[in-house]
Amino acid sequence: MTERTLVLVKPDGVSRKLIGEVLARIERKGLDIVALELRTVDRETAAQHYAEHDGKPFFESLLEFITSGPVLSAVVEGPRAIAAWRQLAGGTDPVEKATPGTIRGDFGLETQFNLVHGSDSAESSAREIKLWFPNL
Ligand code: RTP
Ligand code: MG
Repeated sequence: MTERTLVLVKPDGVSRKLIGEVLARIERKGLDIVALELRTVDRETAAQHYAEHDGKPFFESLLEFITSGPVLSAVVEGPRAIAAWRQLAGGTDPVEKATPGTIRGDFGLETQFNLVHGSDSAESSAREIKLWFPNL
């Protein structure tokens, strides 16, 4: 079934010049990029995006991190796009969970600075795409 997912290259991925690497992997997998934007988001947008983590110990530093520089946001489409993109990204902890061959496994060292984001369900995807691309 064709799905859409929200992809972010977080500020660490942008500053490490990994945008091309990430987009190349999405394209090689066979997924379609249907929207793309580079911008620095405000605290309110970041808090809405990560609302599920409000109150957790890492929430404040996560918001500070996500608003610290430009983020690449993309809507990516294809069969099982949500799971397919999370497979490419790898597990949340780039060392303990992500395996080599994934973006986090190949390029990440710390859980917070794990380079990319992907929607975790159809509900999250619909909510996040509305937040990042209200005109889509
Ligand atoms: P994301 O939402 O960014 O795609 O990451 P995820 O689903 O793999 O992980 P999630 O549990 O949703 O966590 C969101 C982001 O918060 C940061 N984090 N830091 N210091 C910590 O223990 C911790 N835990 C999570 C990471 O940037 C993670 O991707
Ligand atoms: Mg998540």
